[in-house]
Amino acid sequence: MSENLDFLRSKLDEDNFRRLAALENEKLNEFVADAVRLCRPADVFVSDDSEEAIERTRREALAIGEEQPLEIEGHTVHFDGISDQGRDRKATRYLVPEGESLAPSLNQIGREEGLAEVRGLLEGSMEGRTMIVRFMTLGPNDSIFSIPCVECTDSWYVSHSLNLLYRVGYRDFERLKDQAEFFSILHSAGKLDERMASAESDKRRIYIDHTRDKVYSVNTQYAGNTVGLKKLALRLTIRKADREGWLAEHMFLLGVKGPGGRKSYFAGAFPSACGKTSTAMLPGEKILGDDIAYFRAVDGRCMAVNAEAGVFGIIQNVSPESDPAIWEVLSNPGEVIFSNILVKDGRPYWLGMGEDVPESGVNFSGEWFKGKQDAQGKEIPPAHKNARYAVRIKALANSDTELENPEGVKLDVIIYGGRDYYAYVPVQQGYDWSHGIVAYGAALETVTTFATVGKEGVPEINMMSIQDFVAIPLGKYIQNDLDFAGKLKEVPAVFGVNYFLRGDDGEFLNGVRDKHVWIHWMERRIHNEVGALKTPTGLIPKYEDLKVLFREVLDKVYSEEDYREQFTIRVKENLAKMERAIETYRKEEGVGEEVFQILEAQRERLLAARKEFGDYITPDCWQ
Ligand code: SPV
Ligand code: MN
Repeated sequence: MSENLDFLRSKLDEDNFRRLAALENEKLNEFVADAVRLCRPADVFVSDDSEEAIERTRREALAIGEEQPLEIEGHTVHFDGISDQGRDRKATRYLVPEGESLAPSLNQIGREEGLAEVRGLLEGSMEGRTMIVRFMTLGPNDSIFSIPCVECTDSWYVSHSLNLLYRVGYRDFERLKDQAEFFSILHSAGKLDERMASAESDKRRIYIDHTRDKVYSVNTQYAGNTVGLKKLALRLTIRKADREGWLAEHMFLLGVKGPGGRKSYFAGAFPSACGKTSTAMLPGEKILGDDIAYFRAVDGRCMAVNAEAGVFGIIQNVSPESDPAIWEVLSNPGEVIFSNILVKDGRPYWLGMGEDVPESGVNFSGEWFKGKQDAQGKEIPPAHKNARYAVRIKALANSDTELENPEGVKLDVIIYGGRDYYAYVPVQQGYDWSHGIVAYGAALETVTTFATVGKEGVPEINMMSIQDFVAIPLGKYIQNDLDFAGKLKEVPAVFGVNYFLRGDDGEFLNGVRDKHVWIHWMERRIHNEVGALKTPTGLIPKYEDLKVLFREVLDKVYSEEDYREQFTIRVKENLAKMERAIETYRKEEGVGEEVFQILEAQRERLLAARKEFGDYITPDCWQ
């Protein structure tokens, strides 16, 4: 028996040892033994995904106080610490071995130095607590897309979130034995305060040991920093996909229903808090995923799966009108974890729910009352803007039937959208794959939001909305997407959307439900049922088609005046956008010439159009 196994036998009770040893995977034993040696938990629970094991996680999260029950059966609430309310870009770093280099825009630290730091923080961090060992799978089980993962954590809330958001994977490890090429995640919430929240978030570290397919996370509980299969594993997946010739994307997957009962699959990339989840949940359509998608070329077709099986969604502005599908789940019995909302008499409240929020209750700051201030004298809102819910996709009445299909679904459309107040029109189609990928994906611009810790409202390029997670040079990432079309016989159409265009008065030009019309315009477009006008930035809809669709989809009158304002090409703003994108990519290493050619060509088209029509070009000019 190996030294690791010997050690584990001395630390684990008989049942837990048996469950781990049955997987006959020495690399796995090494990972778990190292975690036990380093974090020194009081005991270890190895989950084999049995009903009893799944139930234990639910029970312990409540018993230990990481979650509290709410009035509706199956609903619980979890609070993260007051300064642990989002992904932390600064504290998230790649561990770079000597002699290796990563893209300059990625936050990094020397591997030796970083390991010493994060392992120092993890030392003894689980004393007196249970270490939970979870086996999970990214992508559907038993599929060419599946990636086995193991997470060791001392948080029952994290373990509970895994239950809701991913597929269990003990059986996959059992089948694969030492052939399992897995990702590993070691997480400790660190010291806890009396509310069971991480007490030392100033010492929060999320370090990605990408050369070992491993992630360390400590002194944090916020799910985006701790539920390792989400954004931590995504960084590892992007590298794996790069090595193996497929794509890992920060995208939703949606089945859109068209005339005659046909269904087309859309994938969409939006930065956090830019309408991605609400697009994925549009009423009447079929949700397949809301955050992470994998694409593979199979027999010349682009096949896509959801890496996840649940939704960790932003709850702000979820109301019965804006998001009826999720509202239904959030107001009926079933398994839901709310986080960082306001609780009063067992009921959850959040910002923008379309109901008055009470003036007191319990929130992420503890007992809360209207006017309460934080240590800096800033008023604490009733619920955090980044308050969330975690649910299984299957809980949604409109979940797609193909979620667990190991082959995935054939993708027809890719959409990119950012929070762009000034430039791009609400919807436009790329001339072809490369134009769409570069002009809408690589040039995707947005302002920072509350989903990451730090200042809000700062405009920045967020390449394909995946910039926070890329672990390869940005130029390589774009090139992989560009090259992918070469493996396909049927290439998906690429569109750009912008839900956030503002008028001169600073007000948004579109209502929150208008996106549903854009989706149907795209669906008709790929079936050649609507035309388009060619502009310097892409192919835009014709008024008469939108008028019909607004009536059909939203039962709304769409005025020609609104159309003209929304679909005016703003040359000045668009030129500035292209220039910012070009400047950004000039600073990166290894960005292909094709990227610059496409951006420059768009600039040239805009300049030529300005000569002919001026700075603001209404759609009638393109007839
Ligand atoms: C996002 O911020 O993009 C999310 C939530 O999907 S998380 O990454 O988990 O913070
Ligand atoms: Mn996301």
